[in-house]
Amino acid sequence: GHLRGFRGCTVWFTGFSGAGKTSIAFELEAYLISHGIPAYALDGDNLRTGLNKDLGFSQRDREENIRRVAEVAKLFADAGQICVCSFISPNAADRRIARMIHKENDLKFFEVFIDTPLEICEQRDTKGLYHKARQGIIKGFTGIDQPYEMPESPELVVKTVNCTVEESTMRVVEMLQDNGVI
Ligand code: GGZ
Repeated sequence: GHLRGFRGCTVWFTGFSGAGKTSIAFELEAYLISHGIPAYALDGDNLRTGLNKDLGFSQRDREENIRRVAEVAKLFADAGQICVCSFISPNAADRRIARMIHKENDLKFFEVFIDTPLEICEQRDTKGLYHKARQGIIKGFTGIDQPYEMPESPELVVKTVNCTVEESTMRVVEMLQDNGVI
């Protein structure tokens, strides 16, 4: 934090609903903590139920969701944590703002595209949300009737098809090692 020296960073996962962001994030958090590295995962479950409970899924609300998450992540990173964020964050402009919030504070920011094709996410449909979106019960669902802008130059692309959660997590660990973070 204010003493500088030991600093955290933010690992930002982006991808479709059901891509595996949260599973990989929690596996990564567990890996880091078991190796004595302070880490904390943020996702819709701990942000949208509290700080961001006034926000829905309109473009405007998603933008504000991502902005607030990025500000919180910056504070965790500044406090020396590896902050692992899992949000669809479908808009490139919003991800750019999240990156900027970190850069302005000299904090490392790693954008990681959890690259699971929409067709696969929809096939898995672990929460039945895609089915509801197709039926029109949920409106404005990412990939169905709202866009997802693919990252153009993420620090890492993790393909999850034919990979275990552990294997995908290790790709992220290797990226952190290659960058001298851990
Ligand atoms: C996308 C939605 C929507 C709509 C509810 N569009 O698989 P999940 O359930 O657990 O993850 C999705 C989560 C997305 O929240 P984020 O905060 O990551 O979104 S964003 O970054 O765009 O602000 C999904 C559920 O919320 N969900 N309605 N319309 N996902």
